[in-house]
Amino acid sequence: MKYHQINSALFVKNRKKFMAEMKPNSVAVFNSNDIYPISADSTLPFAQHRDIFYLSGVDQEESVLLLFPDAPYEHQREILFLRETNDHIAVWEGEKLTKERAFQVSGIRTVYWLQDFHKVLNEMMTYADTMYINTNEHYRATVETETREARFVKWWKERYPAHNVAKSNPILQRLRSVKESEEIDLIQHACDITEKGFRRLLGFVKPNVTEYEVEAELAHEFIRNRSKGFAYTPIIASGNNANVLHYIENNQQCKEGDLLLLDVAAEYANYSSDMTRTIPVSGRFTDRQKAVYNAVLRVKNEATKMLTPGTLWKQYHVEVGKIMTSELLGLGLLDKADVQNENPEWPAYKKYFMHGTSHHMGLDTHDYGLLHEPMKANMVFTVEPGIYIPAEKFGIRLEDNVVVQEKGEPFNLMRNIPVEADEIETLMNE
Ligand SMILES: [Mn+2]
Repeated sequence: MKYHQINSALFVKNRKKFMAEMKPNSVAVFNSNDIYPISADSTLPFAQHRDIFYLSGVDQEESVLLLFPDAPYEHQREILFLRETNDHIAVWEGEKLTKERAFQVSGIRTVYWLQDFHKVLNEMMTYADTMYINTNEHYRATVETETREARFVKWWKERYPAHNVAKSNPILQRLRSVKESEEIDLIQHACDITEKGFRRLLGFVKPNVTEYEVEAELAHEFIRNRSKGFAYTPIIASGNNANVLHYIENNQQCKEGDLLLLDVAAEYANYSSDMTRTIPVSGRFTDRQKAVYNAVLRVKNEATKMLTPGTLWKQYHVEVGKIMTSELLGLGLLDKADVQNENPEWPAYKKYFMHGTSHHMGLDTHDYGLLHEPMKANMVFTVEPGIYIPAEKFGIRLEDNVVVQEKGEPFNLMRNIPVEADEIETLMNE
């Protein structure tokens, strides 16, 4: 791991919160992700399942966490199962968690090797009435492969058909959406690494650089700051490419006079940041580009103010739509008739701004959070309005990450990342 070890107190707290929501006499199990094969003996880099990470800090494959708050013996209440390691295995596979290290990372005292899992689970199941299974109910998830978690759930239910089944997911959706202060610090750290990458770019981007050279600059800056790299596939879209919302080819040359849309951000310790900036390739916005830019910036600033406790996600989007509509009227992109005749299901502004304004962010870039429930303090949201104008061959999106506060305006974790058009021009021309 490149990141500094996280204090295990965070994971102790997270487990305590989860166990407080469990029914009496129930067991919950969480699995690591598989290491995904490519072909022959090559694999994708390991990426930990965020739920077992959230509850234990264990960032290693083939790990299992078992929680049983009502277990008859105290040492059975929290148990970790890990791949066996010893000095010999360490020579071939590198350092894996020992039982002592696993305790330091997670705060869990009972650690077994994986080969004891079925035997120990069987004992717990004789005491328990209910099993908490962890299914993926994220509103944007489309999963084609069978995860290690899903494979386990299938086996578990078949092996113990007389037990009641309960769902871990809604508990995790609620818990993970409200961040502990340690988590906000980690997200802030990811944002700060993203800031370094962006500032580096302001001195690098000029006419004729390629989108992939820009990507390389960012990767360099992120990794040298202990990030694994991009928190999500980067979008580096010059000119009209910005109007393809999920453009990830990043293989074109940035042309003089074009804008460059950058939806790029670093991860740190498995926590995301999620930033979008749009900069002029030549270091100066045209008047028209600047007018649209400032309209997007105003929508971002107004939308941010609405991210307060009690706000409903759906209503928030309706309000942002109204602000965007008035900006589009001001820019002459919509006229009054467009708005008067608009279809309420697909308002006129959506011609230029067709995606959502905000999503939860945290361990996942599109993090957990139940969108039908009101916003709460310490939720972290993105704010990311955009205006896309294929007819003028540019698109502008600006995105920050903010923390909902108990009182007052949300706290902007990207407050130090340049966003004012004048500041960007100044920095690009230094
Ligand atoms: Mn985003």
